[in-house]
Amino acid sequence: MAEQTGNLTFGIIKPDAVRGGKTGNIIQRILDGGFKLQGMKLIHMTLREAEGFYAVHSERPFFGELTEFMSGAPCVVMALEKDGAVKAWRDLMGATDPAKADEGTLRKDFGGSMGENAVHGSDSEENAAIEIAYFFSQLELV
Ligand code: 3AN
Repeated sequence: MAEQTGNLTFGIIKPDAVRGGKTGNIIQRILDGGFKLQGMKLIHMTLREAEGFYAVHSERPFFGELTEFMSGAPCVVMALEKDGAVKAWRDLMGATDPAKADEGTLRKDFGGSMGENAVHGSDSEENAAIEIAYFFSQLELV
């Protein structure tokens, strides 16, 4: 596996996009964007697992809505590799609110609302390492 954490980030294709049949399109856009897949799997989180993943947001008013949405249907979790991966993936995702996301971003093209916005991405290298370890074992990272 890649040794430099600066080249890695963590992403999720969220339940709205999986349910909407957008998984293949989003993976293609990720590969076209120059990312390599280090890890990828389809999972269905329990509410507890979603609450653990989003623990930093536990005081936010939308925490219940967010964790119920994320545990309500399958999603695809990914470890993504590219130089400057955290920023590159956030740039490809676009703004949290799809209505404010730039043209050509995944949230602009596939997101529906602030909560159901198609994709997640780590906000720092430190959190990328934590989030990858939350979902993947070493054996699952190539
Ligand atoms: P980002 O995912 O762009 O880093 P954050 O960190 O502000 O955005 O939000 C964390 C998660 O909470 C996101 N997955 C987003 O979909 C969700 N979220 C943010 N604001 C709202 C809101 N007002 N209502 C519902 N969900 C929200």
